[in-house]
Amino acid sequence: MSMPDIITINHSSGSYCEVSQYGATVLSFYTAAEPTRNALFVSDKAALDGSKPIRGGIPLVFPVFGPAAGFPNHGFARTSTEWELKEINMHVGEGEDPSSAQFSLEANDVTRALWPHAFELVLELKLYANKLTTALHVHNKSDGEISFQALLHTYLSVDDVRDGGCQVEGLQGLEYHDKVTGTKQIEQRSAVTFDKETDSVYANAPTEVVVRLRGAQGGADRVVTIAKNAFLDQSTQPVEQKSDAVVWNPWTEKAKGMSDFGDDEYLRMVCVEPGRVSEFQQLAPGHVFTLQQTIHVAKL
Ligand code: TA6
Repeated sequence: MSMPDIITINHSSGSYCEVSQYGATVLSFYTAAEPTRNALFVSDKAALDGSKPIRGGIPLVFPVFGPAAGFPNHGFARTSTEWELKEINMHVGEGEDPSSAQFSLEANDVTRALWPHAFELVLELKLYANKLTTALHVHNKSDGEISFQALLHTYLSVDDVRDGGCQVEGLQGLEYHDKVTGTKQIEQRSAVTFDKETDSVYANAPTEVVVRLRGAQGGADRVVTIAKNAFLDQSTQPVEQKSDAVVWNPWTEKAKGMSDFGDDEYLRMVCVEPGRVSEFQQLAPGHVFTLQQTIHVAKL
């Protein structure tokens, strides 16, 4: 099996990002402010050879979230070898205009065997000096309505998740499904912190989720802002849709159970995942659903 291509997108500010053709998985985002620090987490044990989903970066979850009869976990998008780079534009001048790239996945024999619908997925990337926008566009190319879940499974790099080293703000008051206990809860905390396995689906979460990260050994703190949106027909007659946020840290036992994840790597990551997963998204023929996030990294 030949190694999947890795496409690098550069920006004149010095920021850059890398995308594996396998699953159109974003592997890295280096900001102009910190050109040697990947803002995204990728496990040291991640498989990059296309043998299994990449453990880190921004895997694409579609058309199902989690386990579903007849599908691999989280669906087929993140393990497809059929994604094609359709365009790439590097911003070389001055100013804040972004560099951009588009990857496309059309229905094929593999997807039809799992999900008998005509569709096109387009992953659109816009790279700025200190922010990265990733938008997943779902085009319904079939003659009937389609129904799916979609999620951007963003892994963020953390120096040390313990003792308030990672605080996720913006979710207070929301109902969430706690997948660890199997219960519905209301988030009481102004900031979600981590001291055990955490796997929470916050339905209809607000646009902005803020992740405050403490620097290690007195190093710089960071604030990562994830601004998420979902739309129908964004490019023609945009209609905003509800979207969710999933927060995940596997903690010790689940970390040990993943062969592509170091036993102590739970200390250095958190997943904050924009998605449309608490309900299935319905999409009429000929229409487009868009799920997008803008990850902004501020070094304090
Ligand atoms: O988004 C959190 C989650 O659904 C967890 O339940 C865990 O399963 C995680 O995704 C990783 O799933 P994966 O199939 O990549 O091992």
